[in-house]
Amino acid sequence: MPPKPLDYGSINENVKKSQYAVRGELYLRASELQKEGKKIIFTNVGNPHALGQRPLTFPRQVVALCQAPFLLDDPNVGLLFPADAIARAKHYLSLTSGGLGAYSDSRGLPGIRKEIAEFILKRDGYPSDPELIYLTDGASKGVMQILNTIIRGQDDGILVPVPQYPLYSATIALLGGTLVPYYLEETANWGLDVNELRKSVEQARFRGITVKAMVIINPGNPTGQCVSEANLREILQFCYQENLALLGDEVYQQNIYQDERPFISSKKVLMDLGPPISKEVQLISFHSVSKGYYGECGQRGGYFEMTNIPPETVDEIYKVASISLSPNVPAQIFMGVMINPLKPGDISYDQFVRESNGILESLRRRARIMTDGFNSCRNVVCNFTEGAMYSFPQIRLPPRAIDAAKQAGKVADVFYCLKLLEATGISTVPGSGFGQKEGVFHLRTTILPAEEDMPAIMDSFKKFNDEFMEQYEDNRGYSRL
Ligand code: DCS
Repeated sequence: MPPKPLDYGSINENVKKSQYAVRGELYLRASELQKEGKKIIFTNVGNPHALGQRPLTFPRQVVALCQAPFLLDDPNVGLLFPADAIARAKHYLSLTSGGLGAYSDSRGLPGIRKEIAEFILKRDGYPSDPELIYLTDGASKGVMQILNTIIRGQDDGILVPVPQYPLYSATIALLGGTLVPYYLEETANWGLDVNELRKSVEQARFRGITVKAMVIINPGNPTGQCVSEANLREILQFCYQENLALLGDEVYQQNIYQDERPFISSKKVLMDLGPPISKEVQLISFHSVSKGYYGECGQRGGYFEMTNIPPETVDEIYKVASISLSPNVPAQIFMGVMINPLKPGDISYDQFVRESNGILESLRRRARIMTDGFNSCRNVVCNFTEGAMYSFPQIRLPPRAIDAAKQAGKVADVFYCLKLLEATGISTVPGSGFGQKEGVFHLRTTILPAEEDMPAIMDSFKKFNDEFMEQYEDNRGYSRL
């Protein structure tokens, strides 16, 4: 009998090559342990509601009313819902063609795209064209769609930061393209050095790769850095000189925990640079309802904005979006509420501000507790989480631990993270899942566990780590930068 089409040997090799560590070996083991009754702290995924973050009231009220429009006809609706939520629900329903149960345009509801354009104008001070904004099922689908449009085959390269969020490496592998890494500098707070970029591009070109685009994640995942305006300017100039499109992953733009470098969008910096750069560099920016203080990961809402992309290409992207008919419509309403927030004077404004500030201020404190906690541990160094939702400490593993990992047939940081999981129930992602320099080891945790649980989690981490180091340390030195 010949192999069947879906036998393992017959399936698409790119599917096998595509790796996604955020739900990899550690996550699977954690799920097993949980089934066995062990208490697991899932810090492997940036999924705030799964760790107890409560939904914001106003957006849920609006979407609830949109989902159940018959409530709007109930004479008692005003007892349960504030007038501004009722008005907003009516407004969004009027933008749909048949409510939430109907497909929308494949690019998203025109009215919401218009509101996103207004949000971008307000944020950046430059106009945005709703025709160049497409809503997607989470930012992930947008990123996949754009990479699919760019990558023709294995000779097409995409510059991706290392460490990176594995959506990029996995999708590039899936599409059969080539990932061209550029390393972020840990000792410079995960800064990006343009000379390093230039080297990466030259090396790739030497190998016959056409480097077509560059990804930046700002604020960074897993690295947590906020890119400065000066650095963004350099990056855009570099893209101009090297003829690269820029993919700006800005899903964490609301998650900022320091005041020196507020978020600044790639689009604004591009426009500030003026012509010819502002008219030439092709930029796609991504955003999501999964992050910020919304954290509505399960709703699957996102958008991308295209700048300097020729109309023929935009049409092709539209055509491919049409194959999936329509992005998730309820999530489009979440996006609408998110980018068009309540204003002072609105009935629900005070509650909204209380809730959203409460979340952001707590995240800021948690970022500090985690970084300080890691830095108090033996052989652990950690840059401050300036933004996003993660902490990415370097673990300086003693050579005997690296040997023990080899014996166990594990990558050294996987070995460490598995032991951490077994000892404490803390489920992290090994640094190797994001990429790191040879011989250097990390782990990633989210900063999302409840603030009141944080000190106990960090104590339990420290106890495990310091005992681990005690067990494996001798005087032969460590893995290090
Ligand atoms: N871009 C980055 C940098 C991300 O971190 C994520 C999700 C996404 C895009 C995709 O988000 P949505 O598709 O939900 O809009 N971050 C994952 C992570 O690292 N942990 O959990 C989710």
